[in-house]
Amino acid sequence: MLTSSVDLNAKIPNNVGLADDPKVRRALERWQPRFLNWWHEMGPTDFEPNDVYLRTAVSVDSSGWANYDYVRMPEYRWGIFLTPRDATPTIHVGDATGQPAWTEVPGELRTALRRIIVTQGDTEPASVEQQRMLGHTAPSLYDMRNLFQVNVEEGRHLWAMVYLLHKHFGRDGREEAEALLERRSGDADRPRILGAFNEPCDHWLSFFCFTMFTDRDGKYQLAALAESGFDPLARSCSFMLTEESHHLFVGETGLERIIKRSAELEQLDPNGDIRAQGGIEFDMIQRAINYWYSHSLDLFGGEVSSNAADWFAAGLKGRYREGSRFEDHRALEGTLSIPVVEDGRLTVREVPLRNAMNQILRDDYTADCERALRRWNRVLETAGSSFRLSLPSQRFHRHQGLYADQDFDPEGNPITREQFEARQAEWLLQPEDNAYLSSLMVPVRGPGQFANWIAPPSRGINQQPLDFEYVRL
Ligand code: BYC
Ligand code: FE
Ligand code: FE
Repeated sequence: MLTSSVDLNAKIPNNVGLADDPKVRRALERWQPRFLNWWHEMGPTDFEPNDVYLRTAVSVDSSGWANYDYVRMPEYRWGIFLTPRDATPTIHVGDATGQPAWTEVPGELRTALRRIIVTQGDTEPASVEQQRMLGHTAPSLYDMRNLFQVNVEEGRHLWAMVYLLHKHFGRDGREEAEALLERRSGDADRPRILGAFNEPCDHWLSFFCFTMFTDRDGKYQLAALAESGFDPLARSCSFMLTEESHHLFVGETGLERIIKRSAELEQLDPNGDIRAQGGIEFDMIQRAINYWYSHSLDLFGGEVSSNAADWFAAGLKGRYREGSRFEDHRALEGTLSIPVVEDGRLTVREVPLRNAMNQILRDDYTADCERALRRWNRVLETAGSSFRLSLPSQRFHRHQGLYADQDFDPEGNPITREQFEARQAEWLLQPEDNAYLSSLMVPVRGPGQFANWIAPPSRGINQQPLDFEYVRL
């Protein structure tokens, strides 16, 4: 039975009635020490004994679900929380729209559901692995705390998916839960499943781009899965979304603060030379945007996808805000126009809606990213800079889908491999950029102090002042 009351005293805090489910509880209690071993080995390096001012989920009420306090990361209370629902849930999309949602996995959908849950679950520990060194070079205690907040919550998101595997998929679910702790980001032999989660994230410009662009894929995927006819998955993803908004805030405001500071340094320098003032040049920020945005676009899968069509038809995955934004939840009629390359030229193909579901989600994502770009460009304008940032075309620098086998410039025009290679140093983050950025990343640890290359945020966390001791070192 799913209740809104959370059992906080249990070994694994939860609102899924683990106390009355001894088999699953024991299986998860066996997984817990393995998770902690993974955290020791692959989580943030070195800050285990430090008190961090973290929020912990303690309830599932939409108001006041979190508690803020000093916690040592290994002692964080990773729990299992599903958003409660009052009414009897129904299937939101596809052929069975309106029929009762499933509380158990239908046999014919078992393989597809397990794959979706494993893919989602795999990204969570992957991101923690990618970010594990960043604590050492945090530009402030405020930023260090935000990094660790994101890390412990990604750990909790792993718990959310592992619970579904243990509860609903028997022995193969338990095996998948083990495998989630065994793959490693960037490892040649046992990499993480999706591309972007094997890319190095070794300085804070990449961290903010990652939380801006890659966590934002997470938002849209979770929203699509929150429409799932498999009710435990839908509820699980709904609750994950409440935590996710902070990750997106960290990325979007982190980049905004860098942009603001760079604009100040540009004004300050007699030649407008940001680098001479120890800041991050706009071209470099643009290259980082191009790099992480394009890798994140790949996470939506192929523009034309029979997997996506099957999953929509079966009611496993919906569109972003399906209920409030769409009238027709079956999507059997209509098409989406998608540019394709034929004989080196772009033409438009009409793709049946169900096969275009990945692209529909990607377009919503792009619109959200465009909104952030407009906001950053207003910061540039206000600061008196003439530079403007932009998003590259969805076709630029892709490794999945229709545009993976053809090169494009950032405007989306087809170009040759040679043309791409001749100009990629202008367009994408380069080893020299990473070396310069790494040289800038010296830790700043006095309360209220910030590195020279980033502006302070407009306010602190949970109404604390900026000079609050967010991490006790
Ligand atoms: N890298 O029909 P296609 C998050 C594979 S992020 C490598 O085009 P489909 C988070 C695909 O698996 C959100 N492989 O795509 C963020 C398939 O393989 P097979 C994570 C890729 O299946 C930050 C083949 O290419 N959640 O939460 O419609 C921090 C052709 O597939 C990639 C989810 O992803 C790639 N980028 O859609 C922490 C939700 N893209 O069958 C956390 C669950 C595609 O040939 N996943 N492939 O072996 C899904 O819904 C789908 O798996 C995808 C792919 C949307 C990812
Ligand atoms: Fe997550
Ligand atoms: Fe996240």
